[in-house]
Amino acid sequence: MVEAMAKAKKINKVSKELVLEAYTLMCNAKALTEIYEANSDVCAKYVHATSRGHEVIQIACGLQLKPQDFVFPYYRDDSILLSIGMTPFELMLQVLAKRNDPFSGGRTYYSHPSLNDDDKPKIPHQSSATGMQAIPATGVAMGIQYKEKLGLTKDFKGDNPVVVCSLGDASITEGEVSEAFQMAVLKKMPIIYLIQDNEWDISAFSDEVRAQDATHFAKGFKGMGIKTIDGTDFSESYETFNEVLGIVRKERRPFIIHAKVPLLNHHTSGVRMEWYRDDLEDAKKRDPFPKMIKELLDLGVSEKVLQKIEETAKKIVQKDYDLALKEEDPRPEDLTTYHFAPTPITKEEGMRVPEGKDKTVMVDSALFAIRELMEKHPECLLYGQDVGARIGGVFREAATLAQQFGDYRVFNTPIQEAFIVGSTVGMSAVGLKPIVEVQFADYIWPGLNQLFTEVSRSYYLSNGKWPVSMILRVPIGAYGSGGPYHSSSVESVVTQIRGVKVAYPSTGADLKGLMKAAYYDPNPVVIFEHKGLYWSKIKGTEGAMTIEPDEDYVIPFGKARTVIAADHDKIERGESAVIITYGRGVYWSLGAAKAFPGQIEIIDLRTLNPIDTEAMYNATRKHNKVMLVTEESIENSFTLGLAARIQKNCFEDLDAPIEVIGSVDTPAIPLNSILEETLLPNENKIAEGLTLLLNY
Ligand SMILES: Cc1ncc(C[n+]2csc(CCOP(=O)(O)OP(=O)(O)O)c2C)c(N)n1
Ligand SMILES: [Mg+2]
Repeated sequence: MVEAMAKAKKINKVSKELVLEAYTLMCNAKALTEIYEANSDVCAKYVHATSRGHEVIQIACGLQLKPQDFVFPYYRDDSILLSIGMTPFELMLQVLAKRNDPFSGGRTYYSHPSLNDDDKPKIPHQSSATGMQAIPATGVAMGIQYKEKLGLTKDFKGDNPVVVCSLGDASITEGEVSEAFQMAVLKKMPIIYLIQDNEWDISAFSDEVRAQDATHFAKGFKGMGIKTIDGTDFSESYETFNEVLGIVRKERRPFIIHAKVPLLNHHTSGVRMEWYRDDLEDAKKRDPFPKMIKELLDLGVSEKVLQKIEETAKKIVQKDYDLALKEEDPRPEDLTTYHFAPTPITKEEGMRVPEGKDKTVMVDSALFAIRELMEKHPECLLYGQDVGARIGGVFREAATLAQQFGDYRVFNTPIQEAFIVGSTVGMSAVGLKPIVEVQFADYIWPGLNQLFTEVSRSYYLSNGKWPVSMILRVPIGAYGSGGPYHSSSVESVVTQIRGVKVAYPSTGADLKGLMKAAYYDPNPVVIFEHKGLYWSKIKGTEGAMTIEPDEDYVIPFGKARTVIAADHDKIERGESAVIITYGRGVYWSLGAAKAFPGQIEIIDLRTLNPIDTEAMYNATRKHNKVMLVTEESIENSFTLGLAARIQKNCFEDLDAPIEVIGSVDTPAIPLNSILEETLLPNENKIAEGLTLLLNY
């Protein structure tokens, strides 16, 4: 009796039409798997995975998402894509890496979607790195929450947007997933983590790689809703999703849906099931396909109708495949499109030195820039460790901001650099502009994965759909015995991450102008702020203190500044040289130049990506002698790359080998002040180099 009632209720909620719709999608998905396999000589040219075995839970999810929702499908989620309205043809364009692949223009693998269509749920870019999408996805939920708090969102009549982050069972053992879960429960975010548990981690089975499944793991995250379901049962999957979506749309709190599923296709086209699967017979017994057929037969649909649907799916998929094969490949000239989104800041504008103002220390120039931005733009918010009201940053670089703007706009995060950096992908996707911080350059490393894997490539790999607009402030540099973990320089590593702009200003005015430019730039920007320059406490760095520029002052990226010029007659007589540098290098160089009056031009690059190559080459042509100064050790450095560029472009103009001055090469900066001093460049080392250079 109870069973009969339960069944009646089920059928009531999940109508025959709905199950038929799901079955049709499932037939399409199955036909895709089969056609890729039958044509593996063509389709496996580029690695791909399909949803076979996981279809039901994916369809139950995809069918219920709305255009205001965000979804992060992973590489096995082609059934989610079909069920939000993508066609087999469109998916095939990606398996064949064709030019019109709607997600990436042939840049990334099958079922690595990114979509920003009005009529479908939004899909920001996510990488192939397992589990890493949890942070960008949670960033979207954080952004939605922020917009709701600030009243920046539309009225969705109760159907408030929800984020679905899809994950494989093995991916959730990645450390970064914990950071995402922590933030989701801490802030009660509107996100559903869909975990598809097939118990396989490529060839490693669950008992080898985890001590507990997702439900037990999630218990460590207080406030996380948890549901375990049979992901092969459509009614159960659909109803659970329906219920959880309803709760999350209303109550704004996170959930895990843990769906048990069999994996019935290869891990990927490159890692084939026959090599290692010893459970296939059992797995096939859990195949959702016959189960779905049985459900439909029970609902009174005839076998003939079901066969017809399957045949039609096969025909559509075959036709789409034939069409997709004929599609154009990307053209060579497509390679470099969507590197950076165009920025509106292309020239220096506004008043750099307004009258009647006193000089400001550099740290305050940044603070004032952010204050002005926050006053003007509700989309601007700031988070990181210790930036909240109590101290406003360990350098007081965010002092008073939380008091002025509220602790939902300026807030402390846990010690989670990956989250701090990677969440900006999601915040930016909902139209916000996060300014975030890592406390010291030495602690950028835990965030570097997100910067490289998710942030830097989003615009390029989504073929221009999802630029990540964010600013990452990074206090950097050796100063006052900071020791091995509060002193390091990291610009060579960060500038090597393409797709990220990098600034390294040496004065307060430049920091303010570049901070403003970074804000209006739609691309990710890292700003290195030398902590030795923050208060100009180091002798010789007083120049970092400047009159604070006006509110509308901006400096375009890629424009160097002439710090001092050489005398015309010295240049004419061949008695001059140029020092090209940045950051604290400017002040060591200024100190050294005093011994060579009128002979030295100093160029401060101000931004390290893009670089003002014109300024470098013009100065080389003018002086014919070049010195490069960096705080990094020289081995394998960014600065050596500059030397290579100069000699390649200005070989005929060089009268001496390019001199490069940097720190002594050690694995770390030692604590003891004598050792620190010995390691760093200084005026004398530069002056010695200049003597050699000028006398060459
Ligand atoms: C960070 C990272 N490490 C390793 C890999 C290689 N890799 C790709 S899929 C995979 C297994 C993932 O298993 P699971 O999350 O359970 O998803 P499933 O493939 O079973 O659906 C691994 C290790 C990767 N893509 N990213
Ligand atoms: Mg798995």
